[in-house]
Amino acid sequence: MRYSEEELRKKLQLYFVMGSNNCLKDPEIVLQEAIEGGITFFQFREKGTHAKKGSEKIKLAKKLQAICKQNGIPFIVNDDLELALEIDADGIHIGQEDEDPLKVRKMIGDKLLGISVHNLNEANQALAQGANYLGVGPMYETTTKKDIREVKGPEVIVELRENNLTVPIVGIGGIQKGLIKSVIEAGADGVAVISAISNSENPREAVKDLLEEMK
Ligand code: 3NM
Repeated sequence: MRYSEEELRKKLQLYFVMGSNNCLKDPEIVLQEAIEGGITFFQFREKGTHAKKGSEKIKLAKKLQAICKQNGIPFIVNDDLELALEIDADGIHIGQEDEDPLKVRKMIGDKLLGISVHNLNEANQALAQGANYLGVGPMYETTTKKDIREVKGPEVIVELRENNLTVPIVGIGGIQKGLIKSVIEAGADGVAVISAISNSENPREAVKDLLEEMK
């Protein structure tokens, strides 16, 4: 792995997940402002209605990756192994319905592998399949992703920690200002958010507000 587990834990503190269709303005500007605010990790998730495809998607990925590189922010690709390899991303994030994690791990070597899980069973399986970190969700109701599982809240993270899972964890799903503390107190190392940042008129200030709550 490219980071020690402790380094990864720190880097996952405020994980911004974004695609062009999540943004109110130019995605490059949103990312730049989010970085200025202090995000610590980034995932390119170009999915859903009006998402870019083919060469347009690759072009945007490269632009966003360059911004991350200039600022020392890890750049993770959501569910697109080919793209992650083509642009030499820092890692890939996959869900339960995406590619086979064992195949992905084989192809990406020591790049980061993040897996979305929803319960203890899936978490144990993801670890056996080589996940470096877990995204656990949905923490709260969200309208950003349509096909979410039942909302069980931060309790799921408590359960994973009680079962001695020490792997780096981020909570995801519906996390907005005011809800960060409960996710961190449940045992998460950080939070992953889309709309709390991307839907803000001022992503820089939105990030600062979220980070303030982590203290
Ligand atoms: N995954 P927002 S919820 C991408 O539960 C994603 O695994 C989820 O967007 C899961 O921060 C989600 O705007 C959407 O609620 C997160």
